[in-house]
Amino acid sequence: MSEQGKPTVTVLGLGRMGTPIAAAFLSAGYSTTVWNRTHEKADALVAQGAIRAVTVAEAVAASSLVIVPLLDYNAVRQALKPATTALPGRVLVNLANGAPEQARELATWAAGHGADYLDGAMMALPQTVATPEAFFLYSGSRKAFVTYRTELEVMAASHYFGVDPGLAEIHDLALLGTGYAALTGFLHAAAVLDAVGTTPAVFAPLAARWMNGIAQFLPELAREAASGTYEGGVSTVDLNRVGVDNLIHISRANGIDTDVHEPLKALLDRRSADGNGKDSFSSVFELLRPRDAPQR
Ligand code: FVH
Repeated sequence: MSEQGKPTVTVLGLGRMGTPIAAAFLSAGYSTTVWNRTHEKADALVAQGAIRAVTVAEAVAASSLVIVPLLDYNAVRQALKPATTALPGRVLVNLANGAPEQARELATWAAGHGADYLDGAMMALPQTVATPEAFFLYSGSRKAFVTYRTELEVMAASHYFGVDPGLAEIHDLALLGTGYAALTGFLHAAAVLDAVGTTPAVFAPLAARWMNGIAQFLPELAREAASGTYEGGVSTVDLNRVGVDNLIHISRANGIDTDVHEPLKALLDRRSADGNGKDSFSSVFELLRPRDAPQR
């Protein structure tokens, strides 16, 4: 505990995400110990009042709460290896991106060294850390989440999914997948328009407006996908097949790669060939579910 009654906090890793995270704890009045493999990256934070740890073991020993925004799980394992004797009694919050099984393995490893483990995923950009735009996902030790909720909220709004440490990562990957599809769609469209003289900068606000509108469509898609009932939707498979065909046509006509939309066209074609062309667009969900999913 620091003098103000707040727990002390350690941040291991001062990359693009770790640096604003450590700065947020400093701004919120926490005694913050920092460590980074490349030591110079700590200089600016130390000038702002952070405590520099020379070794990772020293950094882990300094605080009950150890936040780990490193590159990936291999980096986390490598970094923590020389610090195992300092781990007992610590809460490790691993924020690196990874697969669910990596989170479960790391939780077991941490428990074997006497540390409580919370897996986290950062739905944020470096510049949105500690702003209302950011939200972080957590799973693993419920006790750790409840005990340190106030501290976790310093970085971003917190969502807890349950004790299985893999749950935060699978939700993270699902959200990343949603974003990647949308952003790749934007980049493809920007290439099409650039070819006809509308620059990406001019196109961006229009695309943002459209994306906001599309976001309002998600609850309807979710309702249909959850119920398996796709009749009566306003946007059918056949209607969207025409749209996607046209998009592929203008891409080819302008020398633009069609790789982004060919997979979607294939899915829509399959739905239509199966006699489901009048179903809602959301019925593509039926092709994406595991083949052994229960029939509905
Ligand atoms: N940047 C982003 O836009 C996204 C936003 C959403 C979340 N992701 C994930 O956040 C994790 C950290 O990403 P980052 O952007 O902070 O990454 P870097 O700026 O490249 O910093 C990486 C830090 O990891 C250290 N590091 C790498 N390998 C090792 C190792 N073997 N041992 C110890 N430390 C290691 C690196 O140290 P150094 O290169 O400065 O010495 C940085 O501190 C990540 O999972 C994203 O997917 C980011």
